[in-house]
Amino acid sequence: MNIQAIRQDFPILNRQINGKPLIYFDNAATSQKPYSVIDAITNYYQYHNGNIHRAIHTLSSEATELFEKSREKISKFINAKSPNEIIFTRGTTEAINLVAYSLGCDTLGSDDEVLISLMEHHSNIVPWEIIAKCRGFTVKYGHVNKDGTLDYQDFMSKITKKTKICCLSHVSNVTGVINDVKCIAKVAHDNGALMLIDGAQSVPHMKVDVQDLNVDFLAFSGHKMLGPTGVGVLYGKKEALQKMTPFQGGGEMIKDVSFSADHCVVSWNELPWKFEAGTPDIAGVIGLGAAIDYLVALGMDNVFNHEKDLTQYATECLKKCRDITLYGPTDLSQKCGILPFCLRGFSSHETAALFNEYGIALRSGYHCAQPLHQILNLPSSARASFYIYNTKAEIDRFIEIIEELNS
Ligand code: 7TS
Repeated sequence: MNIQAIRQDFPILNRQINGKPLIYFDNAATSQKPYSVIDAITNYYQYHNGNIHRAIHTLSSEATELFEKSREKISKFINAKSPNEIIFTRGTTEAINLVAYSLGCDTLGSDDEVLISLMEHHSNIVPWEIIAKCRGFTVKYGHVNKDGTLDYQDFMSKITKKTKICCLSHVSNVTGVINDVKCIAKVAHDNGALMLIDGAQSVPHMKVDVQDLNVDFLAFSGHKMLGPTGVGVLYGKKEALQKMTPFQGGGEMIKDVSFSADHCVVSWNELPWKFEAGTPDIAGVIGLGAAIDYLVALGMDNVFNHEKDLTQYATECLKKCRDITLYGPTDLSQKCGILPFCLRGFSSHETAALFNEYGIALRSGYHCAQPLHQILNLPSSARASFYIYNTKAEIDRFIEIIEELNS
């Protein structure tokens, strides 16, 4: 990949922060956006704005065509069997809530178990805990090793005939650990359970093929993969989605609402619209389509290898620095471009504030993954996370600052 050419596509990378060139290392929180995405959104509002699926006038049909074209692009991008398996949501969080509420509505009861892991983002913990309180099912947690990797033996041993769904992040947003979700999906299916993976940190960074992984659900967010905020995706296997009750009711998700003999009879729309109540973020979906075009043109293997290269380089440099502790596994082969660390003598927020003085954007805190921080025995951590436009020169500058602090 020609990183210098890529950088020209991202206007924000020309910004100065505190008089220094911006070095954006907070990509796990949200990525920056190229001109093509910004232009797709502007173009939609300038020339094609209309509500989708509901009018026969030209603007409505153009908007509908652009919107549904994005669904096709996303379907191909993750190798779904059909665009009808792609449901637009507000993001990963809403996609997971959709599955939790929908299954909770009619499938999960007091004899059932949901299995998740202790490395999850809160958005793959809290919805299950909320619904469990209403429906009386049990939420079980798979353990995580001290280096942040999944304890596979423990997770597998907790999958039983009572397990209705296993929910696991594909890549941890704290350590960058890549989980072998394909292997877990097999065990889940052997026991009659569904498999949901949280792809918020995998889909933007590597090739994800839902048919190869054979998962039932995949949730991800547009804004972490060059797209706008406010739009995300739930992929669901047709057979699973067809059985589920809609998450939200409203316009668009119904086939028919009729009133007879004093009661209302409602039938659901076809997939995927059955799960898309109300007017969606049309511009956001179109922007996400442009983001997918950008990533496809780069090639996801190239994206993954570039970040792997940066992670390897940064890890080797950081290991030589005094007063820095790195967390997560030492085996980088099973890891994405996320580096959690602590700087001796500074809290994580102090670390992030200090780097901000030098124009470097880092995340600090517990990254919405408190249980994992408990396991790592950390109140919080600082985190650098890379994407397609980051360079080794930026990492050199980052290391230079750490060395200046040490001297
Ligand atoms: N799952 C994972 C693994 C995530 O990393 C995030 C966001 C979410 C779910 C939620 O995504 P959303 O788009 O619905 O908010 N993670 C982070 C992060 O690491 N720093 O800021 C947001």
